[in-house]
Amino acid sequence: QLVRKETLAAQVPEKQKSLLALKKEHGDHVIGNVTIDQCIGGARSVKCMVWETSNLDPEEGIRFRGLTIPECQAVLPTYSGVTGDGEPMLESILWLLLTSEVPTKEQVDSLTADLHARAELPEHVKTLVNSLPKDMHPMTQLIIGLNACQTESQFAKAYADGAPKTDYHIHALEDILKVVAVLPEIAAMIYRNVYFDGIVTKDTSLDYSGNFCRMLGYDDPSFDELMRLYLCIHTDHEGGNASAHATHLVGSTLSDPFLAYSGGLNALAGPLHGLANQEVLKWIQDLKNKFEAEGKPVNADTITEFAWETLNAKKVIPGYGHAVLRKTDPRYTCQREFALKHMPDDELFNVVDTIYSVMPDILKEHGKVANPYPNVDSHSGVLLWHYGFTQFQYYTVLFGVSRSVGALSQLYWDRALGLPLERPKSVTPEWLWSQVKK
Ligand code: FAM
Repeated sequence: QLVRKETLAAQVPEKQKSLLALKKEHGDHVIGNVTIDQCIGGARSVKCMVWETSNLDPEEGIRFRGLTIPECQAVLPTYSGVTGDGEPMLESILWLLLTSEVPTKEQVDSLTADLHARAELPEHVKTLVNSLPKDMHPMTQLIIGLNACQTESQFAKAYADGAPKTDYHIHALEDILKVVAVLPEIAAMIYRNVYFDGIVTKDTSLDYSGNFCRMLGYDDPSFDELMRLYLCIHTDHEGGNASAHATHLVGSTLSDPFLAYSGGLNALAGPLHGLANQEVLKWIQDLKNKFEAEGKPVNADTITEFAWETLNAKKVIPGYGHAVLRKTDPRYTCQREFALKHMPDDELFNVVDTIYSVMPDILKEHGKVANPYPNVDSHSGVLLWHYGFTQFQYYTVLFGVSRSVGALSQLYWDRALGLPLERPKSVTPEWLWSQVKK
């Protein structure tokens, strides 16, 4: 309740006024050109979207409302209550992204209670998710489960009842908090159905991440801490990545947050985006199996051999490269620090570390990749694996639970600021040719 009343509502009028002034006084100010290469090449770095919850600098990495990951770890409330001791809670970063303010532990605890109170899943969703085939990809199951929750949309009801545009963000917030609240149980149902006995056991005496771990079937405070780190660092990565952008685009038609984020999840399910975290583990398993069969050790030399085999087969090295970053992803670095602290001798961690020692030079030699450094997916699966979470076909679902926080925090502001339908202009190849044949 605090998120809505005392904090957010107070901010909206000021930010509406500011954006209106920018549009009115400087609307025709040019901020960039678009080349044919960008038009054909996926609009890389074309500036044509407002996103306030985070910003991604190619050299520095992500800032969440201006804070780097280490700065978030230093100031955001942790489960222990001692800031800086342990990983920030998911609720802490949800508060930060929504309000741009660093919350107190009391405010975060109120948000934990609010999310637990909203987490009730409609019976038809439980029946539907439990009916899905076990060999259906977990991401497909998650998307079906979330779409089926759309019956709960207060935004859709309010729109149908003729709500004024100036209230859209109020109704959207109810749906946004509901989506964030229900995703862990849908995700846990899928995990328990596919890999275990289908039983989901809640523990709402814990925070969002701790309860999520219990529902998944894990009862290890160290794994709870990993889940807090994992969920926080996957929340937001500015607006141009496919899952954030899809959510923004679908939401811009006034589809409600359930439908908008389902769109985002469909994008996240792609191997070049969120599915890469499962592809990294598959690549490492294939590598280990190959060299074990040949009686060779997994080391810098065999990893190098396997990397060139992948590249020469015209396949990508999963977990490396990025459309914006031109340095090692800080989301990789903070995971590496977690591993050094909690699992320095873990076998897979040492494989990932060895890959990191050889891969950038291999990719530089290969000569095509703009960013030869690791991204978030290069490290995430190895940490999960250490705690026995070895079902890597499921990993992107965890990414999907987390990304709802960033994509939907911005969706609140899209509606609050009255951002319109997104509609870039497409052009034909003939038109492009006509621009250069003078
Ligand atoms: N291995 C092999 N080739 C790669 C590569 C990689 N890791 N990354 C890029 N390339 C290729 C790319 O396919 C392209 O080749 P073509 O000209 O033949 O099409 C060339 O290098 C130039 O691409 P780029 O400009 O460096 O990258 P893009 O901006 O087009 O794409 C990624 C960025 C992330 C899609 C790309 O780096 C990639 O495919 N990485 C592997 C998959 C992955 O790890 N994705 C997860 C990204 C993560 F941030 C996330 O969203 N979760």
